[in-house]
Amino acid sequence: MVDSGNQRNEGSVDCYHVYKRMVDASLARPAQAEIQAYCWRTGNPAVCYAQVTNLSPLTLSGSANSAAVHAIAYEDARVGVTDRFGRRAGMYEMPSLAPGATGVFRVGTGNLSGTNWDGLHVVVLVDYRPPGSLAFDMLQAVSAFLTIRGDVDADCDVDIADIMQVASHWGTRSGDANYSRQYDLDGDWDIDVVDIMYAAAMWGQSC
Ligand SMILES: [Ca+2]
Ligand SMILES: [Ca+2]
Repeated sequence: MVDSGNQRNEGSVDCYHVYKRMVDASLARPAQAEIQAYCWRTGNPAVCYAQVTNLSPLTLSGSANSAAVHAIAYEDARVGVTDRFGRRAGMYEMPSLAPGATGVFRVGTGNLSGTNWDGLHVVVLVDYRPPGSLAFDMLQAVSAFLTIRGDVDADCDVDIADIMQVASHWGTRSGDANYSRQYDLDGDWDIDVVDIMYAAAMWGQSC
């Protein structure tokens, strides 16, 4: 399956050539979203923040067209009877994102206990179900930058710049113009002293 199901094949096929053709066709299509994403470890799950700009002509919406942000974690090692690389995946249904609009979304990977974090990678992607289609289609996918919790400017350290960025959104909550999931470090839909403390607790740490 390629592009969330936009192209698929089943049964015994010449995998290299069939799937290479599908991947090449996918890469030739213009991206319908722009994504910047980073993730950090919170216990065993990884939590990812994706800034998504909708380049498609449709409003992306979980209720209207099943639009969602996905985080797929994989490791540089094969495990289990299927020899698979994939570990866990999580998704977050997008509330609503108009054409040309940008939003920041938070999505977790699920429990990654037993994973070697030094070999972990996360792909963040956005897909949706086009009108009249049974299959999903992908708008864009990126490799997320893995960093430490509290590094809200994603430069691999937690310093005064990160604290200042969280503090500049102090007192806001979901729905406010200045609220952003990126600075809501405990994910409880507001930015208060707890979020500042999460960043302060990681002060001085670096990747
Ligand atoms: Ca930083
Ligand atoms: Ca919070």
